[in-house]
Amino acid sequence: MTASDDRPEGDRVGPQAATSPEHDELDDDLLDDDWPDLPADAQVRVPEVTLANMDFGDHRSGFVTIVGRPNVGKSTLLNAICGSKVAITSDKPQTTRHQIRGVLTRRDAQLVFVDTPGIHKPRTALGERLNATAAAGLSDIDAVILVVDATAPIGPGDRFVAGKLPRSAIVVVNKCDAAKQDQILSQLSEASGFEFSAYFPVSAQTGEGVDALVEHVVALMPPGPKYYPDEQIRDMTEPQYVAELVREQLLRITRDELPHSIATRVTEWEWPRVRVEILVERDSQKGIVIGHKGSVLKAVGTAVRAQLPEGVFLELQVNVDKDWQRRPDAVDRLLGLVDDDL
Ligand SMILES: Nc1nc2c(ncn2[C@@H]2O[C@H](COP(=O)(O)OP(=O)(O)OP(=O)(O)O)[C@@H](O)[C@H]2O)c(=O)[nH]1
Ligand SMILES: [Mg+2]
Repeated sequence: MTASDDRPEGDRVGPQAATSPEHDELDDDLLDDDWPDLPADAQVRVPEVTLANMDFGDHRSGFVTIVGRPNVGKSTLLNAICGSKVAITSDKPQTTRHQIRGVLTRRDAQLVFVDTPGIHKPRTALGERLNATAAAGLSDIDAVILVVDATAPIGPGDRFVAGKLPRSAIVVVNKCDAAKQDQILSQLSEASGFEFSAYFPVSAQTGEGVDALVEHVVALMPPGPKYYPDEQIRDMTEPQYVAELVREQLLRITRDELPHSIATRVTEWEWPRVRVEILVERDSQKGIVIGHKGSVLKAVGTAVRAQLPEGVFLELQVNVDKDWQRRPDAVDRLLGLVDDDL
């Protein structure tokens, strides 16, 4: 899904970007060939063509995409902005696999923040898909936020992403709670080399700096309608969200390559009875995910149930889908999060 899916036709700007650049070597060897050409004005709407002649009074609205390398805290920032859990987070890179929309509704404005997968050098069909999803999130939006990590030097990976963004981009230096003052200053100074429009030191974890960022972004939004009902905070179905919650818990307990090998999808949704299938790539991974006498699955189930309405009966099933990460057809199917037959 892209930010443009449910906007009025005339409200779209620029071609839908599609792409590519995967894991641990996050910074090196990102090639321009791995990235589609984005329109220089990808973030600029054309008010006279769109929503023309409509009077929204003082109400502002718009779409704001959050991009950056993996693990810099994009999803944590989305949750902090929305004041509620919208996206799953983890300390493993490439946690986010979709565009995740979080909605911030205030009296004077409604902003739709679009969290994206971390941009990295791809090694697999999954990695390519993640980058394409992130790139597509840069089309038809009103503002873009580039998140960099205050605790790690700005590297080629950050520069690669920055090089794809328009000058109007806003830089967020995140994880300031974990950085020393001089580190934060030097990150800000380094980031100023991008020559973007604004720079915000923030801690998505503590919330420090987030209000100032939000105020700034609201002021940039054009007059516009509400795109979502007041009470909606995330644009994801409940089954999709539950599949993500299960993966989030698995990410907490797995290491090395295993996090990338895990996919989750809901195969039964007869509330309160929910079955989630956990896919791994090899037989050897199955035992790790199940744990001794089922201990891992039990812990995962308990943690997920604690986040769902009382009374849910959650069944977790582990299966092997050999090397799914490298097979585009399997990536397509598994990124759906919900069984096709549901
Ligand atoms: N100390 C500190 N840690 C943070 C902060 N924001 C995020 N983190 C941690 O950084 C790690 C990555 O956070 P995510 O929000 O999942 O990062 P992401 O950029 O969405 O990562 P991908 O989805 O993999 O691209 C997690 O362990 C977070 O708890 C922050 O402000 N301070
Ligand atoms: Mg994320």
